[in-house]
Parts: sequence; structure tokens; C-alpha cells
Amino acid sequence: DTTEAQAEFDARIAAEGRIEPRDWMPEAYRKTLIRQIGQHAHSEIIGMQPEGNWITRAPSLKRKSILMAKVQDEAGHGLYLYSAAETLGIDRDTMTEQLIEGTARYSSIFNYPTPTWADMGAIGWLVDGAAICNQVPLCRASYGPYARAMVRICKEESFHQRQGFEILYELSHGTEAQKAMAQDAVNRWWWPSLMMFGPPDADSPNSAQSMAWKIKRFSNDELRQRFVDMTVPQSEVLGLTLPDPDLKWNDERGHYDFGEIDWTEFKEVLKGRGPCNHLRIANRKAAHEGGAWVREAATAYAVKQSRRAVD
Ligand code: FAQ
Repeated sequence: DTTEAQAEFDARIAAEGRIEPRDWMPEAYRKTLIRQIGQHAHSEIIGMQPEGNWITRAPSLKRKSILMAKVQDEAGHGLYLYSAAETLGIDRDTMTEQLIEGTARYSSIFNYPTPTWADMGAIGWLVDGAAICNQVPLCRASYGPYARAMVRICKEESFHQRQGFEILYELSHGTEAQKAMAQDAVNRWWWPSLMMFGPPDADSPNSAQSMAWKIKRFSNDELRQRFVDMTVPQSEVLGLTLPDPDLKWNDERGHYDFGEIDWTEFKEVLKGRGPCNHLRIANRKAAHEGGAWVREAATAYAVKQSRRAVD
């Protein structure tokens, strides 16, 4: 009986319990999770491209091996997240189709280019930093498989953030040209990183319901503020400036004030008109098509093995 199942679901959420794949859940809860976890998985997979761009050009063998490991971690995160989404009744092929056709979203941040090595530092420091702020509370999301996937992902993101900070620290304490390159990367990545948290609370159609379901634990603006507060002191250690003249400590609020985000740019990127949207999808499509023979071979092998098991 649905009313009884709904009451049980509500009670579980109220008691900070976890919803598991076989439990009854409202269809809208399932849909929201498929949307958010799917977008999150796509972000990890598309997010391999901006950094993948530098693997062949990393400045040393050590830097190259660290970067390769980071990009592989991102692939791993994408795979755990696709698996978590699959427990809700959608399959990975369908999600991949949606991504390639352009009907599924992924994070706006991965539509910006990476013209210099310092971008690897800025992505680690700012993009992974923002990802951690957003994702640590998701370790307590009400849906079990998502929350559990987040625990390992957050540990790896913390390491990624440190490695980005270290790249920028080295550059900002290097030659004038290196410091200028680090500053330029920070100038380009700062505002798009703030956009990762999503629209302002007043324009966030999904927040209220997702918070009531305890999928999201904090609002977009709350997490954005947390990120700013965490990052400003780190920028001081780096000796780099954040490109916002309005950024200053507000004693009364106990937070940093910051300038107005360009929401027109955010909306343009979401509509597919960011600097690299076309390239990212074209690359993903080519990789998917290029990998078709691997999927076919794996399926043929699995069929053969299962026949053997029967014989
Ligand atoms: N980009 O009502 P809300 C990473 C969409 S980190 C694109 O506020 P919600 C690690 C939103 O989907 C990046 N779209 O939505 C890494 C919705 O559209 P829809 C991935 C955005 O869901 C680091 C509409 O706007 N992290 O990959 C964005 O309650 C380095 C209205 O927004 C996650 O996905 C955006 N920035 O809150 C990898 C975290 N913001 O579906 C490689 C999990 C909003 O209604 C290298 N996700 N939209 O058409 C979340 O926490 C939430 O989904 C939010 C959005 C906070 C992103």
C-alpha cells in the first residue's frame, strides 16, 4: 500500500536513516537521484578531458605520473557513480547516450579550456576544492549507494586538491613568468569555480525538495560561501590574488563578502555555448564509438564463458 510505504519512507528520512535500492521510494525521489547522480558521473567523465589535455606535455616524469593517476581517479569516480545510478533502474548505456546526444547535463566547469600547465594547478586547487565543499555533505545523503560512493571519492578529491595547491605553490615561488602563469590561471578559473555550486538559492528549482529529502544538506549559496571562506586564506599562502575587488572579510557576518557572479555566462554554458562544450562532447562521442569493439568483444567473451559454465 503506497500510503503506508510513503509513511515508512518519510519516517526513515526523518530519522536520518538510509534508503537502499530495494526499498520503496517515491518516483520523484528516484528521478531526482538519477538526475543528480547521472550528472555527477558525467562530470567526472567529461572532467577527464581538460587535464587529459596535458598528460603528454607535463613538465616532468613525476608530474606526468601524478597527473595520469588523477585522471584515472576521475574515471574511477565516474564508474562508481554510474553504478550508483544503475541501482535506481537506469543503465549506463542509456546515460551515455543521453550525454552524447546532449540531453544530459554535466558540470559547467569542464567547458573551459586549459591553455597552460598552471591550469592543472588551478583545477586541482579550485575545482577539486569546490568539489570537496559540495561533496563532503553528500557523504550523508539519504540514498545509501550515493552516500557510500562519496566517501571514497572525497578522500581522493582531497588528495587532488593538495596536488593542485602544490603545483601553484611551486609556480608562484618560481620565476616571474611562472608566477604570472599561475596568476593568469587563477584569474580564469576563480569565477567558473564559484558557478559550480549552481544558481543562487532563489533560482534553484530543485534545492527545497532535495533538502527535504536529505539528498542535499546545504543550499547552493551556503556551500559557495563555505568555499570562498576556505579558499581566501589559501590564496594568501600561495601569494596569488583572487580576481574580485569586492572580496573582503565581513566581521559582522563572520564571512567573506564577494562580488556578483556573471549568471549570464553560467546560463550560456548550460545552454551548450561555453568555450569548449562542442569539443568535450565530440571527444566523448569519438571515444565511445572508438571503444565499441571493446564492448562487443567483452560481451562475446561473457557469452562464451556463460555457455562453458552450463556445459
Ligand atoms: N553545471 O536546482 P539546481 C567533479 C543545473 S565536481 C551544470 O540548483 P540541483 C570532480 C542543475 O542540474 C562537479 N549544470 O539543481 C572533478 C539543474 O538542471 P536540471 C560535479 C548545473 O541539482 C574535479 C539546474 O541547473 N559535481 O566532477 C550546475 O539541486 C576535477 C538548476 O539547479 C556534482 O555534480 C553546474 N555547475 O543542484 C572531476 C555534485 N549547477 O537538471 C574532474 C553533485 C546547477 O534541473 C576534475 N551535484 N546546474 O535541468 C549537486 O550537488 C547538485 O546537482 C548541484 C545543483 C549543486 C550541482
